[in-house]
Amino acid sequence: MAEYQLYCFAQSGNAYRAALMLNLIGADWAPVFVDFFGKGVQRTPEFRAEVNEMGEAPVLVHGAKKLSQSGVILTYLAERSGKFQPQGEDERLEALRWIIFDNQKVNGYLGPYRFLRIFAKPPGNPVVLEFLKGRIDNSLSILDKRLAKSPFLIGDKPTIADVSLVAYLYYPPDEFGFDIAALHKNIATWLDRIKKLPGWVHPYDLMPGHPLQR
Ligand SMILES: N[C@@H](CCC(=O)N[C@@H](CS)C(=O)NCC(=O)O)C(=O)O
Repeated sequence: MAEYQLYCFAQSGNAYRAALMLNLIGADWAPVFVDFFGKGVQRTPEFRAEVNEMGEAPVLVHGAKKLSQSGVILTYLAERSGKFQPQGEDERLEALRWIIFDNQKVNGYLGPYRFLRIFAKPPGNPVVLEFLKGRIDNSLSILDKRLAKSPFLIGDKPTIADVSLVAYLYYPPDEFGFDIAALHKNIATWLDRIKKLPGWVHPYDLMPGHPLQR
């Protein structure tokens, strides 16, 4: 059995953060498929009792530990491996600041926006989509501006803040209806930089469940 198990599915950018980190640190890990769209496993009482009371993927299993919330998982893996770890208190707090901004406002809006556009049946209300798109444009501009300052979010080296923020940004542009990299040049070069790190794999090739069967 692999050292780490990750409850995940290919379409989940939230899970991609954890899967990518595991790959980037060269961990011995195996995915556990969450049938999110089919059986809605995450909503079952069994999943909530035995895997994650919050009813969400990702969940990382490491021995007796079960961790959810990708920011917590990234922190745990960085501390254990010593890789992608922000250095010192200022960097640690800065990474946490960007991870929270990401969870709430960057991928926190991109995830539901993409879900309502292409996965929800019926698709999302256009008024809701328009609201989310406005919030996304604003958050991506903030990220792009920050990335004009340095190659990675916190200086010259990639940290867990970068691994978090890329969560949904490698999924195909047609899933969003706009091309994030084409519209934000600093985000585009940063995504290329991260793509060159040893162990980088596209989310659809890293986690089970693609293409989606419905
Ligand atoms: N902040 C959480 C978000 C996790 C999350 O929302 N995961 C989605 C899958 S992409 C989920 O399981 N949603 C279930 C639901 O909201 O019912 C994280 O970063 O891990």
